[in-house]
Amino acid sequence: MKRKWWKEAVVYQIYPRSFADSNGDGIGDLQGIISKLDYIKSIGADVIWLSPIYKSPNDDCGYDISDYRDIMNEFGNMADFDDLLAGAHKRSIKLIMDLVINHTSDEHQWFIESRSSKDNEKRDYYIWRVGKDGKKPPDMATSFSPSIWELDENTKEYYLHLFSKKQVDLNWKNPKVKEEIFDMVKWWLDKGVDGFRMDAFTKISKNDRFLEGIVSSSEKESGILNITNQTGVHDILRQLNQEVLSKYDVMTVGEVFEKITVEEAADYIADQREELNMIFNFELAFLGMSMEEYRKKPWKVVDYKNTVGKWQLGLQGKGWNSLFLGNHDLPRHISQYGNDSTYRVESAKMFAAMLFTLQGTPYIYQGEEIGMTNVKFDSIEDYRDIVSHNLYKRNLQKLNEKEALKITHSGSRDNARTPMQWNDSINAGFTSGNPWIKVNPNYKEINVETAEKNPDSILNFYRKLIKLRKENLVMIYGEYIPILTEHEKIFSYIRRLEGDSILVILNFSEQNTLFSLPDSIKVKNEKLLISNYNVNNGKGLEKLDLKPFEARVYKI
Ligand code: TEU
Ligand code: CA
Repeated sequence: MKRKWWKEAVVYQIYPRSFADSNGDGIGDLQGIISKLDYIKSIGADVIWLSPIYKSPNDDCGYDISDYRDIMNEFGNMADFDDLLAGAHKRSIKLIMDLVINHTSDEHQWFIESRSSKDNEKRDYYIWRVGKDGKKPPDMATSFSPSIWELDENTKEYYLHLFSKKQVDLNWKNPKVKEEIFDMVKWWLDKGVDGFRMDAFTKISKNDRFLEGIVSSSEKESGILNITNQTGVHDILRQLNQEVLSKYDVMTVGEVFEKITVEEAADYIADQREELNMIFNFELAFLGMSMEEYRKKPWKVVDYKNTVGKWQLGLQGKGWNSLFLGNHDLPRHISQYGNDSTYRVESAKMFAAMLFTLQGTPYIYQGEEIGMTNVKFDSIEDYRDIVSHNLYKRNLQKLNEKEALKITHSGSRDNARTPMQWNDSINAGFTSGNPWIKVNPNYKEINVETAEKNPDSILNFYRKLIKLRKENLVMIYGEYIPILTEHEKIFSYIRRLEGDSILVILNFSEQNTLFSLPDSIKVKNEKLLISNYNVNNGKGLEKLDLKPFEARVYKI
């Protein structure tokens, strides 16, 4: 397997609005991030992924960009950005940007011009349509909006928006759009950024038959899936790679929110395709939650293991995985799949042991390294996320307020967006002002300062795991070999690289569970590399009595 820096890196995702506020206006900002660079470095992260910091009216927290070459007012200005980039590079941290190019804000200059008249030269930068008899073209509801078309009163045509009506889809069939975006990407690369996380990129090329309403009923049922993953996406990515990205030493990771097969994924990331380095696939994230409704659903440990295994084995030798437990669109992983009360620390460490011992590039989402959990706000008014509000409204058609709020509690994207918990002072040390979204009340116990003081904290466990990963190439490049695949509580696998092997044992349950090595595997001199409990080494691996959420990693 070819060695690459981005395969060996650990990425730390920052959601700038909720990370650190430097000036007391209640909103995280670039100077706040700069003040925490040493902390990020201390975890062992090599790359920062910044969620969008561009100019934006904030309909969707910065994922609605009104100027790609400027910084959101609340976050600072371009000089602050230059300081941040220099500060990161000084510490040998690379910085990747979020690239939101499926849509722009309706307040982007291009759209202001586009909507001004039907013959404006920027009219075709976006997708304008009228259905039969002047009505709406074929429509559907999304979690962002009851419709994907919005009528523009001025020109009496509808524009397409797959997200909110303030996030207008660009028309990638127009070569000028492509040229403008490629130029912009080049502009940031020339500034020195180290790559991109590509937002919702599978939606950039639309299915014309869908747009014209010529779809069969089975196609109609697959809804948004039918609009996306069109071959045009590959053409655009390849061109972007060949003409722009390949001229720099950068990394790319594309977000594929909808269902995708391993084969389709490989088509985006296999070396010879010259498209992307990695994709995020959400199959694991949506095992225990419905993607459409953001609502919890039952899941099984065996399915969790099989899902991980499917991607580990499926991409082995074909492409490189990205590994993540959470991000700004998902509830906190330990609240969803672990235990965020009695076994919060144990389960957070167990999932970390998995994250850093699989093949792929691990991504940490801010706060995960201290075991931050979901939040339960008393009122829907306390939620800020546009999707959470839409789904709540939709749920109210069938449920009462209490039931609807319960779904918000478990599934809301705001679970991940509450302010980073730095210490036990007011507002968790995030801001001296009034935070834009409430702090999780558990900050007195769960915060960075407390974690720093405790050698056994989740934070220090992350540090140890990352150090181990850097010292043992087998953890990065080793072949993945699952064992005990039918076991209902234990997730276990071997990683092997030339003469080196490690054995990972994870007890996914809240009960003590017996582990015994399958007969086919003989281990002589095992050495415990790390565990989330105090265990005595040297007793052999034939029978282990694992405690709740116990994780052990052995060199074998
Ligand atoms: O996410 C893409 C996406 O499809 C999800 O946002 C999903 O649709 C949504 O969470 C609820 O169903 C990216 C960003 O990560 C997300 O934060 C943005 O809201 C979205 O794109 C639009 O830019
Ligand atoms: Ca601020």
